[in-house]
Amino acid sequence: MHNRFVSIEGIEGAGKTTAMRTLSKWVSERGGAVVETREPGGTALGEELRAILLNHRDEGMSALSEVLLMFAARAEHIERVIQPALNAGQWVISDRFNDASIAYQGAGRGLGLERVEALAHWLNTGLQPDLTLWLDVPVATGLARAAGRSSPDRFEAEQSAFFESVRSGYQWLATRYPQRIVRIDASLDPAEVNQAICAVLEAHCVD
Ligand code: Z5A
Repeated sequence: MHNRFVSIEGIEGAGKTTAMRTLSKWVSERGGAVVETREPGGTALGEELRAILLNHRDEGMSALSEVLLMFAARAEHIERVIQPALNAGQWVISDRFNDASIAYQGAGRGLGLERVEALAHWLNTGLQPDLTLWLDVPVATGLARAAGRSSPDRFEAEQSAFFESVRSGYQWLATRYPQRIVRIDASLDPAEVNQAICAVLEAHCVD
């Protein structure tokens, strides 16, 4: 079984953290070495950019600044973490990648899906995950799961309409890339979601 680059996507509260554990365990049990990482973040500079992106700012942040900072963090992430790990034969499982920028900034912030996708193509020189798990939940379900959090960050403070746009962005991506992006019904209970994830891995990642 050769190594692969897998990303996990979805709106707030979709269950990406739990999915990461399931994926890692599945790979480790089959003898693969796994690098677990996240975006924005994954490197020292990326984590600093994450803090800038997530913290509230009195003057706000323009959508263009937001998308460019996301891609700045991603450039570090690819060069310092993702590509070296893939070259070393390790699996990389990333909590979010390009699709998050297309869905959140392209759809959610209204910059345009194809415009942000073009930026991703230009900046990432073709690097795409081998497999993307889109954990899809109705917005009300995701927000209800995340509701208990104290002091919501700049994204968590957004309203339902924003997350509806983001979700429609993921739907657009899933329709466009049916070979790479697999939709998981993440509104099911955790055991069923885990089972669905393992079934996708068996189907896509066993040589
Ligand atoms: N962002 C962006 O705009 N553009 C970009 O390019 C990138 C990111 C890369 C930070 O990302 C923000 O950055 C993010 C998008 C933006 N903001 N938002 N929204 P993040 O991924 O770090 O943050 P997040 O989406 O807020 O993560 P999250 O809310 O922690 O989501 P999650 O990891 O999917 O949720 P979870 O912690 O696994 O689960 C939430 C709760 O639900 C928890 O109590 C679980 O126990 C529970 N749960 C999980 N699964 C289930 C099921 N199946 N049933 C019932 N309860 C469940």
